[in-house]
Amino acid sequence: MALLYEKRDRIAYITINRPRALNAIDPETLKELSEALIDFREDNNAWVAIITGSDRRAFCVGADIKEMLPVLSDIRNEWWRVPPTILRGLELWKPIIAAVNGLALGGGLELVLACDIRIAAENASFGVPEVTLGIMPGWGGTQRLVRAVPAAIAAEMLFFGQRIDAQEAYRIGLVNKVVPQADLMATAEEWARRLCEIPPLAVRAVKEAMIKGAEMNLEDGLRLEAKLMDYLVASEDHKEARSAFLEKRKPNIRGK
Ligand code: DAK
Repeated sequence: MALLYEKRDRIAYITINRPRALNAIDPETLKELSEALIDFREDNNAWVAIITGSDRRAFCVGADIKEMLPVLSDIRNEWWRVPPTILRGLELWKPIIAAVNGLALGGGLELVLACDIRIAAENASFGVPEVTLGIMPGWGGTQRLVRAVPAAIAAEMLFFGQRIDAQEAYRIGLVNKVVPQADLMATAEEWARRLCEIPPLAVRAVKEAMIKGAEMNLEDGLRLEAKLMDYLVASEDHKEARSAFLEKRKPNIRGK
C-alpha cells in the first residue's frame, strides 16, 4: 500500500508509505490519498486528520519524478483529470494536522501547506526545488506559500529552491511547533484530541470562513461569517455548550 489509512477515536491517520522513494507521490499514492481524504470528509465520526510520512527521513519529497511528473505534464491544464485532494479540487473543512517527520520537498511541502496545523520534527526540512527541475510548484506552492509566510521569504524559497530547517520554518511561521522526532506523533495526537473537545461544526465553520474569507473583500467576508454563525447558533452543540457553561459542567459534544 502506497498509503496507510486508519481511524481511531475520531482521528483519521493518513500515512504516505513509499519509503524507498522517500515517500514521493506516484499516481497510486495520489489516488489513495484522494480516497482517504474523501472517506475522512464523509465520515461523521472522523473529526480531525493527521497526515504524516512512514519513515523518519521523509514526510514526502514531492511528485515522483519518474512516475508522476510525466503524467502531470501530459494532463497540462486539465487538472480535474487528477484525483481530487486538498492540493486541488477537494473542499474539506474538517481540520487537518501535518506531522512533518522529515523532508518536505516540492509537492510534499505543498501538502504541508494545504494542512491547517503543522507540527515539525527537529530533523524536518522544507523546500520547493521545482525550479531546479525547470518547472514550478504545480500543487499550489506559489499560491499557498506566499499566503503562509512573508512575500520576500516565499520568493527566496521559490526562486532558489533551497531548503530551510525546522527551526527556520518555525521562525518564519510556516509551522506551529517543533518537537523531537520521538515526540512528533504524540504531539500531533494531543493537538488532535484537544480539537476533538471543541464543537466540530464550529471548527469547520471557522476553517471555511478563514479560507474562503481570505479571498474576499471585507464586506463579503463579514457576510460569510454571519451566514456561518446563523447555522452554528441553531446547532445542538451550541445549545449544549451554553447550558454546560451555565451549569458549570463539561459539555457533551456530539457534532450536531
Ligand atoms: N521522485 C522519485 N524518486 C525520488 C524522489 C522523487 N521526487 N526523490 C528521491 N527519490 C528516490 C531517489 O531516486 C532514490 O531512489 P533509488 O535511486 O535509491 O532507487 C531514493 O529516493 C533516495 O534518494 P537519494 O539517493 O537521492 O537520497 P539523498 O539523501 O542523496 O537525497 C533528496 C535526498 C530528497 C535531497 C534527493 O533525492 C532529491 O533531491 N530528490 C528530489 C526532490 C525534488 O526535486 N522534489 C520535487 C519533485 S517535483 C504539477 C503538480 C505538481 C508538481 C508538478 C506539476 N502539475 C499540476 C502540472 C510537483 C512537482 C514536484 O514535486
